[in-house]
Amino acid sequence: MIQSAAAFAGKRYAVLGLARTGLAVVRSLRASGAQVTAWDSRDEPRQQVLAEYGANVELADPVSTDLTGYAGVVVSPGVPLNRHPITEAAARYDVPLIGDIELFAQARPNLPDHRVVGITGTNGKSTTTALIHHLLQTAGVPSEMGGNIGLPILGQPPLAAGGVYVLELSSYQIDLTIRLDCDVAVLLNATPDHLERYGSFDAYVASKARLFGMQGFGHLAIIDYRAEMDEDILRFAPDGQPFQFIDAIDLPGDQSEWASLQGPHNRANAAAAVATVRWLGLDDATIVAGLKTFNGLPHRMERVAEANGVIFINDSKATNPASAAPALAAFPPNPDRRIHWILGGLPKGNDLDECLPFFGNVAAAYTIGDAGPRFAEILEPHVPVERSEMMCEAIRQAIEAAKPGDVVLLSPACASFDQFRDYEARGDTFRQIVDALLNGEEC
Ligand code: UMA
Ligand code: ADP
Repeated sequence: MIQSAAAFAGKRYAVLGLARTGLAVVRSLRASGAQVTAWDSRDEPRQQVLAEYGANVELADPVSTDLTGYAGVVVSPGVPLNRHPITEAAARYDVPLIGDIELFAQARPNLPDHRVVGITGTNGKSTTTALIHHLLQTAGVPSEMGGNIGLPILGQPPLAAGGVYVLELSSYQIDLTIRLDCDVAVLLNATPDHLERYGSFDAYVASKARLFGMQGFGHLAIIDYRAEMDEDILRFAPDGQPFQFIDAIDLPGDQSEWASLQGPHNRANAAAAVATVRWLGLDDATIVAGLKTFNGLPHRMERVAEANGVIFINDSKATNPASAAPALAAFPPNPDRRIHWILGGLPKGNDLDECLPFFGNVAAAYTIGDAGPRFAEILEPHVPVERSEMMCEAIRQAIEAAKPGDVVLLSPACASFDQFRDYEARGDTFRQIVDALLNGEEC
């Protein structure tokens, strides 16, 4: 784990939220010699902390705690700052509201010499983070990835001198960070998402733009052309900040040889990764070798089965229409390869506008979850629609309708929380039901 007695020993912190992030924070702070008051609205994680630390960690809700003298209130990214009383409580005691990335930033001066890459954007963060990590590893550069990709950075082993920390950063995490100076900061794209937290697209973009505002002079910004032109994404960055537009980055080698990086969206992800590792000193021959051996990540255009000439693809991570669109675009109009599209869940908006240009690639749609009725209405003038409601029914109907050469694609364009724990549980369920039905079992 990453810890720092020099930064934290003898100080007192409140930690709110005790899932992946919060537990890693408690462990790192305790190992660094800090005093910790921990809390979660659920009993189960509180019991876990009690079992691990007994009386060495106080269990108390920071909202009703006297926070005088606290060095920080460390909040998990999933705690909604816009409506949670912790925001007001921390302000009342003038205690900084921070997250695990800020603690990492504060621990940095005591870590062996290293560099940090931060990746944000609405879509493509995990793919680009994993790709940069893979390219560094292929080149023999020590690296660790962490952050929104599901690996709290404080839980990762510290790197030897010369290493690179590759951080996937959600806007929630950036909001809780005060001073992370990334040697390379990447903004892949910005389309409307998480508006329930931010209230407006402008506020959401401003949150991401702060990543550049925290960079030191001379550190590289890699940005989306449209976000810079339309949203002035570098507005907080130091004057004279070196930057590169993703669209203008020339790629070494041939994209058709990168099995897990197909489609125009992955061209953009690869371009951002290539520019990052070039800046960190990798040569093109090493980069080309790494691009060819990248395996991709589960739940992103993941081929889970092939039977009777039909391919089954799990793209459960497509949680908004802008990320489902490239999945539909990956199968251009072809009478011998048409898409049976399973979509729906907890909607992020009221339309499918980003997907509309690709409706011609769809043989039939199968709608599930809360968004099902609305999506069915939008799709019915364009393609045959089954109002399947449940995943099992949708897959059964798609298998029945698919002809050899077709693709059954789960790319929901929605969050998963109406029917599943998270997008991973939704993708796992898709895989299990496909397996069961192909083996003649019920689901
Ligand atoms: N909790 C409270 N009070 C509240 C709200 C939550 O006590 O008012 C508690 C919950 O009971 C729970 C904990 O807080 O025990 C949950 O915190 P969390 O949601 O931050 O969960 P973590 O497991 O720590 O996961 C977080 C990120 N989650 C979110 O941003 C919602 C993970 O990103 C991230 O991988 C992980 O930290 C490690 O860094 C997930 C995510 O969905 C993948 N991210 C969003 C996205 O990608 O769109 C931003
Ligand atoms: P994130 O971590 O930002 O959610 P992922 O790399 O996990 O991004 O990809 C999530 C989904 O978004 C994938 O299902 C993929 O189809 C789509 N996607 C990936 N990269 C991009 C991109 N650059 N632009 C638009 N959509 C993308």
